Amino acid sequence: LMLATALALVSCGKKEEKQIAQTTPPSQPNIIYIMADDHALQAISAYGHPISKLAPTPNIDRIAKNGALFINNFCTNSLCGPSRATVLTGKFSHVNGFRMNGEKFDGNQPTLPKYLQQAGYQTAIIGKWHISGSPTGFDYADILDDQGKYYNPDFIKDGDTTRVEGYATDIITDKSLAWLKENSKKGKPFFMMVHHKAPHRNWMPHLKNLHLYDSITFPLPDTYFSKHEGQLAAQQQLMTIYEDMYEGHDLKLSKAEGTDELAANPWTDDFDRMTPEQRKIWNEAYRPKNDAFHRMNLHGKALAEYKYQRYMQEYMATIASVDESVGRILDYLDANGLTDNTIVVYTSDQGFYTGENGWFDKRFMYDISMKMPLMIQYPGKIEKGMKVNALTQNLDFAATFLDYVGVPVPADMQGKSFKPLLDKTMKDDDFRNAVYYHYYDFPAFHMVKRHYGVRTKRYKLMHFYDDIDSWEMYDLKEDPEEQHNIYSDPKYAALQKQLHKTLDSLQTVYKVTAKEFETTPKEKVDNAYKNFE
Ligand code: SGN
Ligand code: CA
Repeated sequence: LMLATALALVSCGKKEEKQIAQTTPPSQPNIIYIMADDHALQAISAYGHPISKLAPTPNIDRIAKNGALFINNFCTNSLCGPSRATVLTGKFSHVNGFRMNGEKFDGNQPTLPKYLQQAGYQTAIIGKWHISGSPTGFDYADILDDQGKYYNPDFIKDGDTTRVEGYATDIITDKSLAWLKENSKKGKPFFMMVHHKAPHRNWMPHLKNLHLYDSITFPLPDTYFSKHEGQLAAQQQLMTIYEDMYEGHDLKLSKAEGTDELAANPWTDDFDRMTPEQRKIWNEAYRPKNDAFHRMNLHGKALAEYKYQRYMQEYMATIASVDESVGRILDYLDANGLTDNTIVVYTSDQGFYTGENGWFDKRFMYDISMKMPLMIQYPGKIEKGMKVNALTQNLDFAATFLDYVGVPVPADMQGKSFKPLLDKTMKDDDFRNAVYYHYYDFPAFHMVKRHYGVRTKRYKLMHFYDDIDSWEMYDLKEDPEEQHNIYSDPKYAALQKQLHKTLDSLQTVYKVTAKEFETTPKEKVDNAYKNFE
């Protein structure tokens, strides 16, 4: 065990213990794992995408500047619950048992926080949990109820639910800092997961940010009006900004000029739970925007483009608060001498559409939703400003953290440590040549078909199944936006065969069985389309 704890254990007086803990830095690093919900890589300025330049994230970028930025990090299944279950277990969805939202995570299985506890760590989770049941493996858990609300959210701690007045991102940050204040100097290393609600739907900004990006015009993605030719599953999704967003709930548009009453708003609770004072400030900010919108009387493409701007202004404004939160945590570490011995990770549970293909949400194996932002700092141990191009996954997080802590990676974990990449003892290309993906949540919200596939550095092969049977293949170098399905193109026949082989072998290695390809009765699918349309 680390020296500091050993010394602290033999000491008797409390005062003495504290002194030792402060003067002898623990040899095992602390880990702060900050994960946003639905934070698109293109919305983090460290990645340099045009939209992020208009709404930069200077604090999140600090982590990339202080450490490593991952360029090709992927999730195994682009959805909240499954991603979280994979992070906790280091296993694919079909092995950890959490394949789609609504399933229950088996908290009896071994997880990263449990291994860390065994290694002498204090463990805490604050914020979104969303895999049902109570967290296991955590000494401290203060989680959002279900998806969590932006305003005055309910938190669950020790089985009790409490409504906390304020803005979710601020509250999660305050709770995290309070936990750090109380526990970071105990002479025991810690692992703290800070899980934001933001920038998840329905993108409600902080009261102070209601006008933050009003004057910004975000560049419309060139695929915004894509017809998804040759992409059957994409044609049948229900996640198009100008077709599937609720004008009230999502875009905060009012019913008519001169009223604050929201247009289509099926889940009124997000707004109804605001205090009268909050609602007043909110309405005062939105009334002029909404009245101006009605006066413009937009239709067709112009209306669709207006909706994109409204969506982006709000989505990016919720991120401004997440960025502020990261800054507060980094500042706390600096001010308390914790920076050098703390690994800080920033990521999101998956990628997210910011208008590409006309979409919001995630789920698809296309790069926008399959790629996760990832950056890690560990001063002195990870070179400042380094970029990692290897094909890494959320599957690897648990193994990597255990490796840093000095715990052997359990043989049944399917991910592998990417510490050697950060240590520069391994080259990016030697890490992995292909990643496996499998999405199951169909029929469900947004109606993205079940699919699985393989992605190599340059190519992608994917199969949509259930009520369809449709293969897609992409050359990501020639077609990074994945608009041209080259499956069955004779020019690529040899490559297609090779990708099929790689896919088959990954399914064997990862123990994918026939029961993973269940299909849904037609009637159930038809009903779901009726319900969600
Ligand atoms: C909610 C959202 C969906 C989203 C799912 C899953 N609708 O149902 O847009 O795809 O969560 O998101 S909402 O208007 O009710 O927020 S996840 O991040 O939890 O997987
Ligand atoms: Ca999510």
